[in-house]
Amino acid sequence: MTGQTVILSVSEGVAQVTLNRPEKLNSFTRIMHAELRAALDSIDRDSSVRAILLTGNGRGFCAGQDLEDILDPVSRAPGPVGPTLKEDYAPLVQRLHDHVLPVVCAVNGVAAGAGASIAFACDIVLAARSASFVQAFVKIGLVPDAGGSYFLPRIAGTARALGLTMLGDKLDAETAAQWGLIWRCCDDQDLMPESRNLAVRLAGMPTLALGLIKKQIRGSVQNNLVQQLELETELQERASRSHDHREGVAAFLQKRPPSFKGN
Ligand code: LHQ
Repeated sequence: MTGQTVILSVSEGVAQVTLNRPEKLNSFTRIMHAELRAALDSIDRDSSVRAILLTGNGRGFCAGQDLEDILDPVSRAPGPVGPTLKEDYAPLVQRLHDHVLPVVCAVNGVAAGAGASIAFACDIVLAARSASFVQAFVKIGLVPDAGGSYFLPRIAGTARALGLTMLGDKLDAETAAQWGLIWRCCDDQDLMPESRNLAVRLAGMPTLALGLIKKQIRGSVQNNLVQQLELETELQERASRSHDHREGVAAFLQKRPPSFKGN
């Protein structure tokens, strides 16, 4: 399925979603949001998909909101932001964050404003060495959104979150990896092959367990030890009833590679 602003291709169990407004660094219009929703709907209907790979076309990953698209057609002043935040960004961030499938993000270039927030909502983020992350909001008199103020303090710590969001300076991919904001930074030419290999590898893993691991790790940020021990017990009981658990144990004992089905 290929829209104008979002390209979806499925192979080897991986759905690759490519943001496709390269001339505007893949910044979000309401049309791009609608096409991205349609791509994610299509992925949800396709039982062959067991991992998602999100990336951008051209030299940018995503420059956040398209600042032309928020202008009032008559006054040419920025219009209200509430509708797109509630109807587009919040559901998108929630959907990527909570998806039952692993979501790999290949940050191929600059990720600015909500573009950075969307990358941080994904599970495993790789970035090209030439890519960067910019909390651009303050430069246009705004505050972080699309979950940026939720993710940044949790993954970077308060000191770095405040420095990044208050100053709005570019953070290069290498430093982002050193600070633990992303999984790893790789040479530009290696980004897509590495990200794809990772997504294909995840697609062959026990999908149900991967979804439960996400729930566990995400849950631990909010939970105390008692709550987390309860959550672990509940999720482990579910994982232990799966085909892939039985297969994993059998393969180990028979000294052969496992063949996971994802359930
Ligand atoms: C753009 C954009 C862009 C339009 C580059 N829009 N054209 C949510 C809901 C509602 C309201 C508001 O906010 C939000 C959340 C947000 O995301 S707020 C933050 C919005 N994003 C920004 O403020 C980032 C604006 N862009 C930049 O600061 C720079 O473009 C960065 C640092 C990303 C990249 O700089 P350069 O590599 O020097 O590229 P460039 O600036 O030359 O951009 C290339 C083209 O892309 C250029 O178009 P042109 O026709 O002149 O070639 C830019 O105008 C266009 N572009 N970002 N967000």
